[in-house]
Amino acid sequence: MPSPIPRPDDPAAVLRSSPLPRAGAPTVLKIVIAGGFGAGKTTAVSAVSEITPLSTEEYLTEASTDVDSLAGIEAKQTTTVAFDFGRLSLPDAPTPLELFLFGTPGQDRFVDLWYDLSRGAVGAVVLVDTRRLKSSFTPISFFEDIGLPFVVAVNQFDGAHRYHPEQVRTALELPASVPVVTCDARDPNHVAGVLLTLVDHAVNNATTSRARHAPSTTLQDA
Ligand SMILES: Nc1nc2c(ncn2[C@@H]2O[C@H](COP(=O)(O)OP(=O)(O)OP(=O)(O)O)[C@@H](O)[C@H]2O)c(=O)[nH]1
Ligand SMILES: [Mg+2]
Repeated sequence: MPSPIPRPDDPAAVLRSSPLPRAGAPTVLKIVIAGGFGAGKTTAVSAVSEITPLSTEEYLTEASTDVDSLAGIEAKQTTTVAFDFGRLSLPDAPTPLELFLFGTPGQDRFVDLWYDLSRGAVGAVVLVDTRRLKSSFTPISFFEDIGLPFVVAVNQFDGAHRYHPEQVRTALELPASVPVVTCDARDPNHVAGVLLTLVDHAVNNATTSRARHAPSTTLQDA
């Protein structure tokens, strides 16, 4: 019979002796990278991750072409079937950050996974391919519905028409409060910039909502 797992005589003492987080230790944040099918999510996570990214790619088959349109991304051979995972440290940000990046699968039929991947996240990046704008509506509505702050990053594919971010905002019916930026998902500096925009947006959002929910002081309280 296997021997039982040894238990400490004084579990509280073990907790007391555990090292506390170091002063100046980075703030760890979970971020979701979302967007329609083929918008460049896996590419963005791979571009910026300092570890070998975890990816769950499967080959697209002839049978899927009716369901997952490849118009505009004919060279695409694989698709994410679970999630991508990568990590990025930003020690020189105003607050040192360690970002855990979770890329979603693109197709709407994976929406249950989008819920799971969004748990505990501070915000999301919605990557947009303007040649396939319609596929962005579902992820945008998803984050609006669950109340997770998000930014829209227009992934500028080679040969695609370059729209001004404000034109994209109008086409996607986004309120002025949602940042819209452009990027090349293959460029680590671009992706890091988008992530910093999101962190900034999420922090502002949290500050505004805390202020909104703080008990207001009235003359009677004084
Ligand atoms: N030219 C160009 N190609 C890109 C860019 N981003 C992604 N690609 C290419 O577009 C294709 C789709 O990229 P992925 O990163 O797999 O897209 P995805 O959003 O993860 O796709 P799904 O997981 O299937 O939804 C790949 O062949 C990439 O090499 C970009 O910024 N410019
Ligand atoms: Mg992918």
